[in-house]
Amino acid sequence: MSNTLDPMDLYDVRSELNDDEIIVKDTVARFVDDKVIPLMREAFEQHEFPRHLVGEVAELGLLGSSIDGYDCAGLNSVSYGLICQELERGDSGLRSFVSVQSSLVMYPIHAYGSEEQKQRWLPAMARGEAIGCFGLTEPHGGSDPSNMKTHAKRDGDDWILNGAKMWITNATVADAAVVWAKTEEGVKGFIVEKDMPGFDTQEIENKFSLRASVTGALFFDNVRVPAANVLPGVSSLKGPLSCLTQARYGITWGVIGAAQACLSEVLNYTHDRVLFGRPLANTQAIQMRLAEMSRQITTAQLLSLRLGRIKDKGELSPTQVSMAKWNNCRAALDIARDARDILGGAGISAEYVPIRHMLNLESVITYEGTETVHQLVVGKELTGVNAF
Ligand code: TGC
Ligand code: FAD
Repeated sequence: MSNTLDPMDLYDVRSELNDDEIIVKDTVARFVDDKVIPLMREAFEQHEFPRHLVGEVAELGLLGSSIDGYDCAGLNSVSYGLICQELERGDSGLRSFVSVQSSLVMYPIHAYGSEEQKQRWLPAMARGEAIGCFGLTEPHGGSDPSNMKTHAKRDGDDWILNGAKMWITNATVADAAVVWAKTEEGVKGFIVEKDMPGFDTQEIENKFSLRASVTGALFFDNVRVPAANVLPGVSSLKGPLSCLTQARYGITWGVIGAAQACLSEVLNYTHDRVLFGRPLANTQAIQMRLAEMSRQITTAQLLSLRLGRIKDKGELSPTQVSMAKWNNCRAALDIARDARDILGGAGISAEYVPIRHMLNLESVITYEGTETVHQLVVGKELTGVNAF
């Protein structure tokens, strides 16, 4: 059988990468193969975030990798995407950690923070010595953050913060939370530190998805936040929504990695599994399903690469990110579900990766804007009508 094309990269997207991007991809891929994949099954089963990986991830320069200066790597957007892709080939939980730290915590501090805030937090976060979380979603409905109840009032030079956030990645392990709250001056970002009186967190137990990631709730009961901890550069919903654009971009790449892990698993399995006197891979129905997976992965790769190149030119529109987040998450989830089915009964065992990726992707298609939210963003762009 001729096998000249890479089954994980049928359109040779690799040849579109420059030398630096290839180095980033291969370095992270090696790290994931050697250090991440061997332990993710157990981390998922134990419902435990493998925290000891944070130092190694930091040492590779993967935290805040798009930021120039402040001990960050200053890589381009395609490199950030490749980092997400390779990490999520291991597990969506580890990619989530990197997404939140880089795109949702370090990005707003860098984009909207004071010089003092940048100096204090960015180098420590790049080194993995300080962990961050991002509080936007509230218990009564995450899709519509404009309806947030969390609020802050000036009190002298300080602010008094009240409210709650729900479904927050890294909640109970974070040293600092970037929390978005309504004020009389618009929506502002507050850097809430873990030991501030009145600030509490609680882990969400019994998740069946993203079990290797920490998710929790944040509670603010008259938390006194000094003015020095308020992001001075933004006072509207555009602040948190612009962070989402960064993270969603990374997710478009990340889910490709999860999908590739599933395809790789079923390619091996269907060659070895003999039914009705021939390997499964020799049947038309299975080949069509494998070809469909490859078609979806290839489409997703081309969308993300194009998105990355546009982003690096500074021409990215949030609607373009919405279309890719919708397309790529849907593709990855469909691939993971189909891969699970192709494995038959074995597909329900964590010994094979599809069910873990499938369960994780149920979160990934929901967070950072549900599929419906992204469809409505594209619909609004096409029609000019806001149908939310
Ligand atoms: P709307 O009136 O459309 O916009 C308000 C202002 O924001 C601007 N804007 C954006 N800017 C940058 N990026 C985006 N994606 C933007 N979307 C909107 C917009 O131009 C406007 O600016 P201005 O200057 O005119 O004021 O706002 P809306 O209230 O109608 O909301 C629109 C909608 C529904 C799309 C938005 O609320 C939304 O995206 N909802 C979904 C919420 C969401 O995705 N939450 C995610 C929480 S974080 C998370 O899930 C982390 S998971 C992390 C992990 O573990 O990996
Ligand atoms: P809802 O907004 O209540 O939506 C419920 C359903 O209604 C969905 O199917 C939705 O698509 C649909 N819907 C909404 N609006 C419309 C409409 N106009 N028309 C038709 N249907 C509609 N948030 C953070 O702020 N920080 C984090 O770090 C974070 N991490 C997360 C980690 C995990 C594991 C998970 C699961 C979530 C995380 N989230 C985080 C929250 C996430 O962003 C929200 O779950 C998501 O935005 C959806 O909000 P919701 O769960 O309240 O659902």
